[in-house]
Amino acid sequence: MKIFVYHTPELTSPDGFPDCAVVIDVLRATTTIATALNAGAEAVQAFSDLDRLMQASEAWSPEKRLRAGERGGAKVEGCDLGNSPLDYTPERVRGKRLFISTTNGTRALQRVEQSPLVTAGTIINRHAIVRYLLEKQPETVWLLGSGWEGGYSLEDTVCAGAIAQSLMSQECEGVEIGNDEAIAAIALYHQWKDNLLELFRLASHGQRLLRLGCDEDLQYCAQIDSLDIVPIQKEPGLL
Ligand code: 3SL
Repeated sequence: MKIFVYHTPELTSPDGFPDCAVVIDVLRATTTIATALNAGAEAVQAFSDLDRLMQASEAWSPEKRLRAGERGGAKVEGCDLGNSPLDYTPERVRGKRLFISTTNGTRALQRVEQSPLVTAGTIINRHAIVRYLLEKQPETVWLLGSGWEGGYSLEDTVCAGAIAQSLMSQECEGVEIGNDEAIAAIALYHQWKDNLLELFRLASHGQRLLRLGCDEDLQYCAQIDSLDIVPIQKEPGLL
């Protein structure tokens, strides 16, 4: 298993796909997706485009669907929910299909949706993702950060480092580093592993969320290994 880290979808090679893509948007899309599925959502359908989300969700009755939209950190008008994982309680989401569009995370999912295996990784399900990769043994793995509008995000890189470090530390043959970004991500994780929340509060998107009053979200997103769930793509865009 060869592990490649990419900081943004734009930095991946345009015509290639890995055997398994782990899409990462710690703040907050993949944390929200993992939380919603763990809380009993029937499935999550991800869209980069809000109009397409509205259109596709029309086919579902309002009792059976939830529309979630985020742009610039804020909830999109006309949607039921924004992108705070704290809103995705079992009472709210159980049995419902979540139609979601976010600024960067759902775009990153779309970039790799044709890969044979696609999953959503984050700090809270790090251990579950590592276990899944060790079970599936894909030859190539991309740990793909969503970034922010094409730019680098510390929180996604530290999560990629947490996953890569855990894979490398397993007593199993054949886990290899694929690029320099993976080495740098592991180094970042080593430096911050005991203080992920502080790192999130320093990161530019963490600061944006703090300005929006979302410190509790940051605290939730920093709880490493707190959920045992692997959101697995069943068909392009559907987890
Ligand atoms: O960019 C995204 O996809 C979102 O996760 C951003 S936010 O955390 O909801 O602001």
